[in-house]
Amino acid sequence: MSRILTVGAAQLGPIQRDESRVSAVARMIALMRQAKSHGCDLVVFPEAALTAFFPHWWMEDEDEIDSYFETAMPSNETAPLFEEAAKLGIGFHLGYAELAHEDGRKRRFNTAVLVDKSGKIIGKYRKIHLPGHPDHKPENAFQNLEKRYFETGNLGWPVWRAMDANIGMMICNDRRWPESYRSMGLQDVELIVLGYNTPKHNPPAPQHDRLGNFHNQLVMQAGAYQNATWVVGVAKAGLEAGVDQIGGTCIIAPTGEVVAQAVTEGDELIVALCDMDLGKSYKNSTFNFARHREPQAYGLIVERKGAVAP
Ligand code: ING
Repeated sequence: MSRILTVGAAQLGPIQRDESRVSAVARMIALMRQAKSHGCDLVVFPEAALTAFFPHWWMEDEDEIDSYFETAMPSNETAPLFEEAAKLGIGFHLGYAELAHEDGRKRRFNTAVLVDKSGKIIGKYRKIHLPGHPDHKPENAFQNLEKRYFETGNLGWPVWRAMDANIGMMICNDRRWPESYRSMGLQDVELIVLGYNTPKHNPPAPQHDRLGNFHNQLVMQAGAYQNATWVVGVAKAGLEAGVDQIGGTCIIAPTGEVVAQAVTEGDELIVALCDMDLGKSYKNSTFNFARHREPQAYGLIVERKGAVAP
């Protein structure tokens, strides 16, 4: 009996600075309904899917910064999404900015949740690889202030048994780091879902701009193949708050092949029937970790942060 999970990747076009959460949620509910009409078991929304990607601009006022964060999930504005999911019987992934009070202090994370078909949160992940810079760089066309607005995630990369599969999450920049995938590969992950907000221009390295879409797909295809897992990457795309972001939402098989890809930079659903057993032949041969990995040789990967030249 094969385990087919029908997955929808629901790309969002821009969410402008003055666009409300209510509007963003309404757009996602429309995509969720479309996903259900195509038989989806799960629909994946992008990173920071409730607001414009605010790390792209400098803010100093605490209240203004906090206005982009959710203090509850679900909240009043997001409850309709959870209610619709339960009504339709479809699970979903949602990325958002999380404001938590833990260890006696206010903490801010770039977070994603996995929600089951009954509308219950079954897993939460907090982004570990935060790109960009904590300081204001007014000479740049835009900022990337994730290191200023978010703390490094403190939940690791869990993998949950849900919908008869092993499902994990990562967020945006995490997808560029092999450690993110392998941490879940070592938990026998079968499906990794992630959202991203990726500008077409990277201020510190404009010479990379021409390769933005290539690098986006390269890292997810590599991660999928090397860990024999499905990878679903979902963009918030288009010209948002003055920053033009790539689309390229795609669904990638454990073979490394792209099986579905968005063709616009707006709200767009793509769907694939994902056989959760497709990775088995790799896990039993090429990527049989227990048989072939040599952890005693991998010490540097954990011990050393930055490269040290010979
Ligand atoms: N955004 C970007 C990402 O990793 C970036 C940052 C852009 C890195 C371009 C490299 C090149 O896709 C987030 N939000 O992590």
